[in-house]
Amino acid sequence: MTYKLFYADGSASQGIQMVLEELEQPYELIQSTKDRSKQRPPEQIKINPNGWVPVLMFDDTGMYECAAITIFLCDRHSEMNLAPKINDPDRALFLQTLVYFSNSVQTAFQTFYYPDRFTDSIEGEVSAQRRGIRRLRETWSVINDQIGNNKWVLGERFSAVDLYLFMLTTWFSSTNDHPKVEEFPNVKRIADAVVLRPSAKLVYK
Ligand SMILES: N[C@@H](CCC(=O)N[C@@H](CS)C(=O)NCC(=O)O)C(=O)O
Repeated sequence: MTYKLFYADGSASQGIQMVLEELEQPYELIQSTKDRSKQRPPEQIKINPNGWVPVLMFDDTGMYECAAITIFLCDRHSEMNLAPKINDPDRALFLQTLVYFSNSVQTAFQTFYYPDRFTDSIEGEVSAQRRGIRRLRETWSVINDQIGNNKWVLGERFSAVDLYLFMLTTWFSSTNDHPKVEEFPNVKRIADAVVLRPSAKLVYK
């Protein structure tokens, strides 16, 4: 079976592409867009009426939400050991970190990139963006402290949550007032290791 991934450069769909590469699964990229003024493919909208990517298609159906897709794929191809299995003691930290990334860190980025979702007025958008930047610092500091001296997020063992971390670090903007990844040295150490992997090299040419 070949997966189909609705995709846009610079989006969370790149994280899913890395997961598919690491799992050595065949897939087809279907070009979409994260530009809200542009038309998205009807098949994508049918699965995700919100209109955003990634959307993964499989077995005549599909799903959205990057963290959920990551867990779904890792469990479906568990022989590749990209995630701790259901009774593994590392499973809790894997799920916790993935959901924190999706729920808190991604929301901080969204507050900056989509400020209209967080305020009722045009005038409020600059303030929302400033809060988003502050929230980036708060949420990444929590992750940095959590990682400590670990080699990977889960300790000695590489997993899909390291790919997710790397994807999120590519969203820092150097031309805005975002924190620099160097402010979070433990995060940077993992991002620097992920970028050397063939999956990251292929997806982030
Ligand atoms: N919670 C969703 C968020 C997805 C999301 O925000 N996707 C962005 C690109 S990273 C997008 O498609 N934005 C266009 C839009 O919101 O219309 C997930 O993690 O999959």
